[in-house]
Amino acid sequence: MLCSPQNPRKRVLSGIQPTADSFHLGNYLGAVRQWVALQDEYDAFYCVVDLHAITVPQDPQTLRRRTKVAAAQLLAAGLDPDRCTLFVQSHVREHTELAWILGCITGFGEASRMTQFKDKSAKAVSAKSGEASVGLFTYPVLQAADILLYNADQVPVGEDQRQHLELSRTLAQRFNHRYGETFTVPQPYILKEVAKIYDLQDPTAKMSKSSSSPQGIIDVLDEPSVIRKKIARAVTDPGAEVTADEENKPGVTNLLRIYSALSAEPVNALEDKYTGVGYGGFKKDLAELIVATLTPVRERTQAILGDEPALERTLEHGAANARKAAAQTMTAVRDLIGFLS
Ligand code: AQP
Repeated sequence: MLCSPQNPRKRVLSGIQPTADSFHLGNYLGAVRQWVALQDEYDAFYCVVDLHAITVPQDPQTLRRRTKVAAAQLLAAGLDPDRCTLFVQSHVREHTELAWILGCITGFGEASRMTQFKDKSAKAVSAKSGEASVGLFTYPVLQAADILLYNADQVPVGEDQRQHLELSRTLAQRFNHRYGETFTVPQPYILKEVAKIYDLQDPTAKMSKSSSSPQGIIDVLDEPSVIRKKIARAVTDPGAEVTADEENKPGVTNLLRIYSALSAEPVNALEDKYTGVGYGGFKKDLAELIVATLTPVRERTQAILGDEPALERTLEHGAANARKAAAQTMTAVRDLIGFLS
């Protein structure tokens, strides 16, 4: 394997798309919080995946701004450039090169089975934003390249990425079988309790940046008054008891999981705590908990965005580090598949 011999720690890699003005509570609990927690134990690589973002139409100015905001938010959430490598995906050209090579060992049928493509292409058609792009179709192959390029051992993601991760594993094994041991076969790192945070207005759907209703999403950069309103209006279920029941009370169950993830109190302890209190009191406390968690992140994001040259230096430093690791992998890959040096 091409793991860096000078660094005995295992590798972790993950990415986030700059497809909105802020990432949301689902991104934060499902992924980003784990990234922060893993940056000491692992040799951690994290990226803002702008190449993934353009699989659906993006306005160039907006994309540039959102890429910076996403990086600032990651730093504000606790990523430390001295303890991890934070970079922008398009700054490391090897991602696209490896994606092409992996695309050439991916079956059309296996790429066609990716459910996220089915969902997102259906959305593109219904939103009348034109037909889905080939890039959207091959998105999971690019994701495999992101991961394999760095020989990541673990990939901390939400549940929605499990199928893509499985494809990455398949492609690593296929390449290793055809050309000789090259890539680490990555493992998904998915925390069950926060693997899928649901939309506040439609608790059967994933909280998503591209959700149709902003009321269903808590953005990390939302002001306290906005958070309080969104939680107060969150869909609850018939009855008044604050109890978890995925099938019959998906709304309250989702809120309980969010509360539990933020307070580290188990769901059953929360059920006891709110016996007889009703939805109103429970939601009020939950809103305050979210405000207390996200306010420092919002304030730090604003401070980081106030010094763009420093942010750019951090991203350039991260890109240089990432390029070194990526170049090492690609030198071996090019040789193995028979390209002239
Ligand atoms: N609702 C969620 N619950 C838990 N984890 C989630 N993630 C996304 N939504 C939830 C995880 O966040 C990480 C970054 O996501 P992404 O930016 O790569 O895009 P996504 O998964 O497609 O998320 P969105 O918010 O739904 O974006 P759009 O609308 O642009 O497609 C990933 O690890 C993801 O699993």
